[in-house]
Amino acid sequence: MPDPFYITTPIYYVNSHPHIGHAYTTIVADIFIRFRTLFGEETYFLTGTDEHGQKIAESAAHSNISPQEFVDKMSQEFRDLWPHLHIENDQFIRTTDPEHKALVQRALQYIYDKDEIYLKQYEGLYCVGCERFMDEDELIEGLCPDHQKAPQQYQEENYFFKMSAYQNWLVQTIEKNEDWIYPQRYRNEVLQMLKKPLDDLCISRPKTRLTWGIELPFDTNFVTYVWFDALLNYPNALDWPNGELYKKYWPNAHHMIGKDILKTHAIYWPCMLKAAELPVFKKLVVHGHWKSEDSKMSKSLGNVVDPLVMKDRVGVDALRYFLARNMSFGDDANFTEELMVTRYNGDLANNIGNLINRSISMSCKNFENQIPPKGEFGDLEQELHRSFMEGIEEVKDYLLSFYLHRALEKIAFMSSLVNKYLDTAAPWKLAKQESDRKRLGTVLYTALDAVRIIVQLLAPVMPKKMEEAWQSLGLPLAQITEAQFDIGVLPEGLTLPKPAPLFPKVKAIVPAEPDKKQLEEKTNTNEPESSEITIDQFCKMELKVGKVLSSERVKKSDKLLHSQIDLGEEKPRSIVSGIAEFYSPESLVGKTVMVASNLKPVKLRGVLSEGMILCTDDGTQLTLVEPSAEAAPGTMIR
Ligand code: ME8
Repeated sequence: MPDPFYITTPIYYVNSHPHIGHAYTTIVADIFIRFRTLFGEETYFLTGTDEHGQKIAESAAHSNISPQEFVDKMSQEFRDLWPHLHIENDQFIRTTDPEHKALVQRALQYIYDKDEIYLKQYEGLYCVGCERFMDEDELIEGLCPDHQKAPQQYQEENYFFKMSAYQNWLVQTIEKNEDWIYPQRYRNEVLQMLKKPLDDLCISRPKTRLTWGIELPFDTNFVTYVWFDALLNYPNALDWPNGELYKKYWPNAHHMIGKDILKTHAIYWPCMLKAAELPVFKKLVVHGHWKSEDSKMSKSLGNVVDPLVMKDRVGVDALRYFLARNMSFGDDANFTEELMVTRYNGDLANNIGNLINRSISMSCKNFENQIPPKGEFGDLEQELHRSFMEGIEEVKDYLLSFYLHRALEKIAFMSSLVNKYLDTAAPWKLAKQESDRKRLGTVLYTALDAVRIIVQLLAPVMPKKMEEAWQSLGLPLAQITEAQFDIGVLPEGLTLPKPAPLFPKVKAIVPAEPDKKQLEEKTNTNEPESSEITIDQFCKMELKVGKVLSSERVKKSDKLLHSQIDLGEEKPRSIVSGIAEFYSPESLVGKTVMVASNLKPVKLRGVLSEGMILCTDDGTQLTLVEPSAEAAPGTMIR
């Protein structure tokens, strides 16, 4: 039996209302918890709110209320939202809880007594949005890339934690544990960050600048830096060092976070744990960001998606399904109402909902509202059973390794296999001949038994809808959380209640006031609804052989290279590519590459890019696609 499983979400800042991004992390954590419970593991799920620091103090001042009143009100909004989204956390921690404050002070005092905290004069650039000092090379044109604001220059005396002493240990820990930071690309990103020497971490704010925080236990003129306070919530909630929960759950702690807070969790946090002599967490699970209509969600752009509005459109459970299914774990994803409705109608109404509905309706109609006798399974059934047994194992593997979208893709595939099975076995034809009655029973039983498995696999994602489906199979509700994935164990003869459609089709969205130009562009490209493209569309893409003449790093970027590439034209093309983590500029020169040459030119970090070098991408590594070296620059690729 695996160790009891502990999952945490970030504790959210209360300076803004909860949005779809916060909902995503918390829903996904809830889904993983429910799956682990279904597979028989003991679990504990923590979420909460982060309530100290400059940005909260500024927001409270803005609202003309005291920080305490402000955080009480805003924290409640998060706490109230989760049950509406069918999230069942075991605990909700607030950094203003007295128990949390006491444990932060305990950790600080412990590290201070070990002589790992010292006072010094400091000058640096502080981004209030990120609540951290930033290195100059993290800025783009002087602005924080996440908050699009110039950081403030501070010069003050502060306490510092000797984080730099842990750099070698941290690099070794990451290198030894391949899966410690997941997915791989974020592990690579952290190792890249750690190529530069680590600075010591400023862990205090003088009260002359900020009073809204936890007082340092060893100097009452200062409050604790908000991240040093916030990160400790994870073991604090379990009441370290002696709490029963801590002993039981900390050894298998999983932190689920968005990519925006990778540095604080993958660098600051393990060093803090090591200094406090607490074991490091088991795994950091990092996801990408939801964008709204392909742009970053931001208050100033007015495109922040409200989860409550979206749940009213398709229902809570379908919203949960969409979020879990449409984001390839680790990548960014686009949120539009149109995409959500398309997913709903495609996967839920037409596939899974239709399967549940038609299997139950046909059984009700032909077997007097009862589950038919299973009879004898033939070749068709055996084939379906084999696919199901493989499918169930695959789904489990995906889930245990946090590949959520893949697991859901597989479950939807299993459902379409049963729909196909019904189309082939054609029970409506069998129903016409009394002599086929036994076979009819077997076919409908097989479909209902497969529905039972699909419903159970989907219950962690859509708990309420799947409870309805479970009951419409005549099964007792209590059994939905007892994993029973054996084939053919659905009891015959159970009474089936009258079925009602589980996922009625939702009308497709017509975007409000379509932009005329966009509409024209869309019509011209004849964009199809599926991911398939026509040969004509493919032929519009121009791919050519290129030879790299020179290459250099783009200033202030760890990822970009700027190359001059000979495409057999009058002058070389200027092309910017995100491959600096995998290729040095020198190693590129002289290489023969494949280039998408008719892309609209764009500027990346102020540098003109007139095409794209093609690479394979396995999620961790980009590798150049190199055509035969004999092909001359400019040769077309077909
Ligand atoms: O960073 N897409 O809090 P925060 C997906 N208090 N997820 C998103 C998202 C988006 N567009 N936007 C936000 C903080 N998130 C700190 C954390 S933890 C010790 C302290 C989610 O309110 C995602 O999980 O800014 C991201 O990491 C988190 O909200 C940031 O929440």
